[in-house]
Amino acid sequence: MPPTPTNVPFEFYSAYDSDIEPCLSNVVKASLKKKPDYFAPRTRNFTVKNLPASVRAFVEESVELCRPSDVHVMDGSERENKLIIEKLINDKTIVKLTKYKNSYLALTDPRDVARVESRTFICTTNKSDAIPTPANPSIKGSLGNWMSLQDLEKAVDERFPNCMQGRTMFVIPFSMGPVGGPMSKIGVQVTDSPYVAAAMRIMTRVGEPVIENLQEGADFVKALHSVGRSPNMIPSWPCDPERTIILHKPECNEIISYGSGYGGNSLLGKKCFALRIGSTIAKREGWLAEHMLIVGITSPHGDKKYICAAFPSACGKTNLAMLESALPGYKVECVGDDIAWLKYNAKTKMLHAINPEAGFFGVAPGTNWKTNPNAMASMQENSIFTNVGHTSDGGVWWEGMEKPAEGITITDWLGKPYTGKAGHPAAHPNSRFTSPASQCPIIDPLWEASEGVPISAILFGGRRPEGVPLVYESFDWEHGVLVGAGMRSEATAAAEHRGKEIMHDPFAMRPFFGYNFGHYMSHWLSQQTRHGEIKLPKIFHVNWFRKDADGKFLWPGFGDNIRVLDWILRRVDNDCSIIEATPIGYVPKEGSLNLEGLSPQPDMKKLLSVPKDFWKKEAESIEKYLKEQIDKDVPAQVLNQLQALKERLS
Ligand code: OXD
Ligand code: MN
Repeated sequence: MPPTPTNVPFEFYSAYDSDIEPCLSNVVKASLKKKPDYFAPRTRNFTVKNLPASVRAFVEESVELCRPSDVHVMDGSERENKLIIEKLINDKTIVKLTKYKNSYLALTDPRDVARVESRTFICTTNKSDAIPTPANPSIKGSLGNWMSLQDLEKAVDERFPNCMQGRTMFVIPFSMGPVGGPMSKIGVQVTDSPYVAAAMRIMTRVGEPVIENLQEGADFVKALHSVGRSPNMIPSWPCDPERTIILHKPECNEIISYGSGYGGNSLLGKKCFALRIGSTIAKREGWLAEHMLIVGITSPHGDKKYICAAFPSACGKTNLAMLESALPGYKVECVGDDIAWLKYNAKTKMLHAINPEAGFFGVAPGTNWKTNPNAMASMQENSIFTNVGHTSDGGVWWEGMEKPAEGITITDWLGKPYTGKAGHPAAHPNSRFTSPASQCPIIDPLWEASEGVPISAILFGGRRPEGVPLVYESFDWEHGVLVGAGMRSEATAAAEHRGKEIMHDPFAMRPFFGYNFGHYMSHWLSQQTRHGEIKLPKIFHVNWFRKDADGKFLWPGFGDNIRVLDWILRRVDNDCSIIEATPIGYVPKEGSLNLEGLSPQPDMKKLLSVPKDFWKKEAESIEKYLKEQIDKDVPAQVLNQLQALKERLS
C-alpha cells in the first residue's frame, strides 16, 4: 500500500467517491479502501460524485492523469481548514506562530521563492494571438512566452502522469469576485498542495456557495496544479524547480501549472486566472482585467471617489491601497491591492471595478506599523507568512520591521540564526503575508459590491529614480494609453529578475498579458467607443521614487501620497487652475499641491521637473520598444500619440 502523507486521520479520505474508482489503478484503490469516517455531518456532503457533471469530468480526468491517493472536495469550512492546517504542521511545511491567533509560518524550498516568468506560457493555436512578433527575428520577445498546443501536451505528458501519487488531491471550487455576482467568475483548482489549498481559502472565496453556483450551470475555469516531484525534493516543500512550467490555454479557459508551490505560480486564481485568462475573457466580453489596486477616497467635504492604480509587482500597490492620510480630513478605504476587473456600467455610464480576490498576498519586507499600519493590522490573525524570519517569541520579523524586543532572537527564512550580516537577510526579499481582506481595518464598505465601484481615475506608476515627475496627467484617454504602454520601472524580487535594471512594464501587465499586447492596446482604445456614452476615468502617472543627486528620495511617500491623490481628485472635478501643460502631460501648477504640515518641505521644482533631454531619450526608448517588440500590432492611435509627444518635445 503506498504511504499516506501522514498518519493523521483526515476526513479527506471519507470524501472520496467510489464512483471514480474505475479510473484509478489497483494500487491506488487499495489505499482508498474503507477509511474511517471522521466526519461530523456537513450541511451537504461534497464528494466528487455530487459535483456537477462538467466539474466531475475535470476532476476525474485529473485523477486519471495524476493518480493521487485520495481526493478531497473542499467545502471551505473552518473544520476542514483545521484539518488542512494539522496536515501542514505534520508535514513540517508550516509551524504555528504562537504570538498570533491562527497564524502560521511556511518556509519554502529556497529554489521556489518567486514567480517564474521564463517558464510561463500562453498556449494558443496561432502564436500571434498570444504574443506580438518582434520586428526582427534576432530580437527576443519580452511580452510573454508562447507555446503550441502540441508542445503543451508534450510538456504535460512529461510531467503530470502519476505526479500526485501518495498525495491527496484537493478540489478547490472558488469564486473570483463575490459568489454569483454579475462581474464574478468561477474556477476549480485541483492541487496536491495543502499549502495552496489553505492559501486559496484566504485569497479567494472557496466552498459551498460556489458549488451551488456550479450546480446551477455556471461556467468555470479549469486549473490543474501539482507541486511535482524531483529527485532532490525537500519533504516539507515538494517542488520540481528544474521542470517548473505554468501553462495557459485561453481558448478553452484552462490553466496547468507544475513544479512550484509558491505565489502566482500556484495560487492559480491570482495571476493565471484573474489576469492572464481573465484578460482574454475580458477582451472577448468587452471589459478589462488589470494589475491594479482599487481605493475609495473621501475628501474632507465628504465627497467619495474611487480610483485604480497599476504599479508593477512590489512597487507599493498594497501601501497605496491602505494609505493612512497625512492630510487631516481625508479617509482612504481599500477595495483591493492587486487586481481590478473593470466593466462598463450602463446605469452610471462609468467603468466599475471589482477586486476579484478575497485576500492580500503582500510583500513583507518594508512593511511596518509606520509604512502600512493597516497591512500590519490585517495580518495579526488567520494569516500565513511565507519565507520571513521567525522570532523566539513565536512571531515573525523581516527587514524594515520594528526592532524586536530585547532578548528576542531571530531564525532566518533558511532556518539559520539571523546575524544581521550584510547579504543574509532574515526574510527573503519576495517573502509574503497572506491575510483575509476582510481583516483590513479600512476595508471599504463596498469592497464586495457585486456591481463594483465607479472609477474616476486610473494611475500608472513605477520606480523611476530619474526624470519622471511626481505626478502628471495625460491629455486624454488615447494619450493615457500611450502613458500606460510606455511604463517602465526598476526590476524587483517578485519574479526571477536580478538587479535594478529599468525594465519596460507596460500597464504593469508585462508578466500577465493573456494575449498579444498590441491587441490589448487596441482593446483599451476601444473603450472610448464600444459602450456608447461613457465617462472614462482620467489617466495619470505617478512616481514616488524620484531621487536627488545623492541618491536620496525626494518625496516622503506613504501617507503623504494623499497630497498627490488630493490633486488628482481636484483634477477629476476638472479644476483647471491647478495644472501646467508640459510636453508629457499636465503637471501640478506651482503651489497647487497641498504641502501643509510637511516637514521638511520637499524640493517641488525637482520633483515636478520634466527634463527635455531625459524625455527625448524616454520617448525614443518607448518608440524602439514598441516598434521592435510589437511592430505591426501597435495601433495607429498609439503611434500618432507617440509622434505628437516627440513633436511636443522637439
Ligand atoms: C504579486 C505579483 O504577487 O505581482 O502580486 O508578483
Ligand atoms: Mn501583483
